[in-house]
Amino acid sequence: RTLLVGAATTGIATTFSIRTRPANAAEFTYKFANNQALTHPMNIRAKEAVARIQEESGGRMAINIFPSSQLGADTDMLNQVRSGGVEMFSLSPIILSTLVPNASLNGVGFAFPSYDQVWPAMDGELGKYVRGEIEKKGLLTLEKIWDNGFRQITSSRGPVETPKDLEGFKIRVPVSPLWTSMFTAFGSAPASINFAETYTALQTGIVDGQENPLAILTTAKLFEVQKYVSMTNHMWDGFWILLNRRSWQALPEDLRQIVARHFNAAAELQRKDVMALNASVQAELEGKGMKFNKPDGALFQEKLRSANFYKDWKGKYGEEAWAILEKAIGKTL
Ligand code: X2X
Repeated sequence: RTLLVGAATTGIATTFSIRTRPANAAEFTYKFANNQALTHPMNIRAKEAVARIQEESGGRMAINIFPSSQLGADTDMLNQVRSGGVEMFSLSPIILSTLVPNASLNGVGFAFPSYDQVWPAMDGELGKYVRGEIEKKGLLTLEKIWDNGFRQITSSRGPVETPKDLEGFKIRVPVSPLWTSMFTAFGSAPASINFAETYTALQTGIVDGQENPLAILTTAKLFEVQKYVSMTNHMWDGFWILLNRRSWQALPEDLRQIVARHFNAAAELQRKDVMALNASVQAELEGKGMKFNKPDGALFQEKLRSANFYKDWKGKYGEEAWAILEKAIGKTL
């Protein structure tokens, strides 16, 4: 009898259990790992998609969700989805750039003015270009990117009002050269820390701040360890649903289509949820004691320009990729 790990029937596994294969077990069982809390729209919508996939496949396809970095932090999981340790893993394109350098294009500081440019770009030419780059590295990704959101800076020390306030600021950033480079350009002291360790890093004062979309401040309870929120909107970030290539190719075509269709449909719903949450959650966070301010983004962009941030990154991405980005955002950086 085969040993399976996880709870195949619920779609959500919160603890590990080892048990023998029941008579009605699925033909294919995937693990979907991600770094978000169960309450984040990513997991709410993924859970629905998983239930529909199970139903439409007549029980042949089971996907167990492992939220909150339960199976490991993002940089470990990127290795696991490459090796087949997990079959599905959602990852920020900016962190993915540690493997696929040009995947981080969407995260260039202050490139995207609003969601009006984001979705046509990510569902259009820019997304297609990046998916091609991902495939060149041996991974696959589903077509629709999920939303993380526009990122805002939080601090336990005081509000960030001008670029001066970022000088010497000890800030946690996800593991990615683009993030480190951006906050180095601001004169900050960025520390690369996986999301799995971010709450603790803030709680113990290893860093004074971090940056994330508002939705995450509530779902990951970062409001407990941060006081000030500065609405910088400094980059847009999402989550590609990465797939281990061998596992995906092992699925019969009909199951591949069922999985892709339900996850892509869930992405559309999740985008609406995150946008709504990011737009509405400020009042809740203020109720928990957080103080908001809205700095002038142009000052920050000017600082990046004078530090040659755009010039350097254009050189790294290359003319072709940079042109795709500038076309998507409708302006030159
Ligand atoms: O690590 C983060 O800050 C997060 C949750 O936003 C990402 O996955 C990039």
